[in-house]
Amino acid sequence: MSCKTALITGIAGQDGSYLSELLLAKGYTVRGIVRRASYPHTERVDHLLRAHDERDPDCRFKLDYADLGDVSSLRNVVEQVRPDEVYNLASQSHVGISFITGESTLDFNAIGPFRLLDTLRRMGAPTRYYQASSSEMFGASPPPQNETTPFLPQSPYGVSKVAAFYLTRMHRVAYGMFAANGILFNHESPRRGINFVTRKITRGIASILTGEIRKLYLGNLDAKRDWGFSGDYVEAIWRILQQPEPDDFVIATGDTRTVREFLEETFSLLGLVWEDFVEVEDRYMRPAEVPALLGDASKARRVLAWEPKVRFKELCRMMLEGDLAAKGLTLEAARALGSTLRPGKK
Ligand code: G4F
Repeated sequence: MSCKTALITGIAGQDGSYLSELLLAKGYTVRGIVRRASYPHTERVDHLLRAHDERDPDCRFKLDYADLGDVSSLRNVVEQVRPDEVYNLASQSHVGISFITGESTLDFNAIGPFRLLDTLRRMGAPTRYYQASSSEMFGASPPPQNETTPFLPQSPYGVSKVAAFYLTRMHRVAYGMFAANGILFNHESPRRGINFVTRKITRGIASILTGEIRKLYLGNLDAKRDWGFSGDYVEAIWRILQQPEPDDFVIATGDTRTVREFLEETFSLLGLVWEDFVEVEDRYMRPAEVPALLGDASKARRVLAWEPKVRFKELCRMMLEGDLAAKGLTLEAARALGSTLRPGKK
């Protein structure tokens, strides 16, 4: 068992919650940074908060207020926690919305990591730093993409992640810090945010079945993505920080599917034809699209000994079952309900 301390930004997100579970199981003390909100969004880690009493001096799971936009708050938390490892997972993570909130996306996703890296550098402690880099950085570069593929970002989000990638690398080269990038391709789960396309679809199907909505409105169905399972990807994230030397790694399944294929797979699990329930709307089209992502993770396989366990069909089923369960439905009950549905009607 480890007695290390990890600090996680974005701990209340999908990856933050799975990574916390993994590190706690390994014996880490886990501290997470959250931003102040009038309605805290800690649903994904509430089970961990309940299991750890923060009044206990040996408490192994605790959240602190800090903000990637506020360097003094970062300094306070880093000085107090003295982490062995920092996992910077926080970001404005929605590519489509970054076209509307470009400036704040750049500030949070690019200058934010700089503030954190600079704080760690000034402290001079041998902290290991992980940067959540993204396959969105490859943008228009044709697939397959690996660590040597040129970055051609297509969105403010993509540009912000390229900047953070190079800032991380620069701290490694210029100051000798252990600063590493995981270039993660799309990764999903039942904990995925509700406005990403996979979760929007599985949650939408559950709402169609219960009669809350009649149709699902989507954008580009031709985009291809390499979709993996977040629970598998946090294992790779951890392994990246356990290497003898800092380095950058592509993490992907090596399988690419269109949004249309995700629709086909999930609707067909209930015996439904997706075309009867889905409409394409211009408002969900992006000013520029990343047409096709397909990761070549052979370096991660070789160096990290990492392999994804969950494949496309299992991921679709897992996510659909999660959203059905939230409505009190099993897959079997949902199939029976589905057979009573008329296309486009309740
Ligand atoms: O689910 P998405 O919003 O994910 P996207 O844009 O690929 O970004 C995700 O993966 C990145 C890794 O490559 C992360 F860095 C990033 O933070 C995020 O996790 O969209 C996937 C595809 C896109 O081509 C989008 O145009 O689905 C298409 N799409 C079609 N209709 C839609 C919709 N996307 C969303 N969010 N909503 C739609 O209605």
